[in-house]
Amino acid sequence: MSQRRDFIKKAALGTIGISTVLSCKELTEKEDATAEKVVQKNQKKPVIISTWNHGLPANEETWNSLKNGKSALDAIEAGMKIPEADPKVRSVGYGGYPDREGKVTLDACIMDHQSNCGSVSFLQGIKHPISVAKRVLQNTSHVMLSGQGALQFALSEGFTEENLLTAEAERDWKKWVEESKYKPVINIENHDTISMLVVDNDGNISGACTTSGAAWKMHGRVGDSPIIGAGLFLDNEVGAAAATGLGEAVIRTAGSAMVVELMRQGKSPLEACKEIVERIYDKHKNHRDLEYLQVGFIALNKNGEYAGYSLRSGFNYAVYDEEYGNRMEDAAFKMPWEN
Ligand code: SD4
Repeated sequence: MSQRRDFIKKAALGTIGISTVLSCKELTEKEDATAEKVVQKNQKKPVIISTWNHGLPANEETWNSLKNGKSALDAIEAGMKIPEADPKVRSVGYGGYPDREGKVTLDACIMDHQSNCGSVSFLQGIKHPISVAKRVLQNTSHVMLSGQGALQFALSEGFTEENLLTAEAERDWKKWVEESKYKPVINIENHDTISMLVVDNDGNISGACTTSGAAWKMHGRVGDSPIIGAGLFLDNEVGAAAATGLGEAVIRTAGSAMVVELMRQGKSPLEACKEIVERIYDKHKNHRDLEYLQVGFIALNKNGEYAGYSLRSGFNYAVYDEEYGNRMEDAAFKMPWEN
């Protein structure tokens, strides 16, 4: 049996640790050890990992771009543009849920192995915020441009303005306005950012995020996704991490930076993600956000070992490597209220 078929079979049987949905209680030493063994095998480069189902076509594009000799940044941009342009993806770019005023406002960032970063937040009318973020990285001496200034920069770089609010998104927004209650639906309305982490052929690490942010947010609200250290962080000597979920909680805890820091201290991607999710839960135990709090992290280290971990069930991510191809894996999760 081919290794790929063997993997699929094992995954179906639930015998592969990291790809199996495990609650915190279930993450026994044995299963932790299994998870580690699986990821240890994944040391061939490149390795691409990205959040949610829309990660599959994004990974595919990034993989092919890397194989065709594109730089990691160009390959990541190409991948992220797929969900950004897809109106069926309701949480990223064109077709994304608007804010409570009916405006689609976008956040994105990108970071390379030399710690160069580019980011845009509260950007309106530009279909590919990831490309604008990349231009910020390449063509300015800044890291982050926001709102009108980000739009002005995009236009000066030759991007064109267009309406990003589709008829479907407008219809859903009008329905929301009838009640106007901000209580994001877990895994649907405050999630589904695409975050992607890559170890390229040379073993260098880079990453990116792009999102329309939390549905029905206040006009002007910026989430974690464009903030280096919150939605995305990497250190080429160590590894990378990225977040999805309630951005406010990730910002409060400098989530992705902390995951990378724990990996620097010797933790595996799984251990690092788990510890930060638990810390976020502890900080929010008595917080008004707890009711709809969901956070998830993906992490990838220098060896190509990876993991995903979230507070509640339902978070999955796409992984592409030479050995097993492009596939979805379920993140382990904590579910603290069952303890
Ligand atoms: C945010 N982290 O803006 C993002 C939400 C998300 O699709 O994951 N959105 O808070």
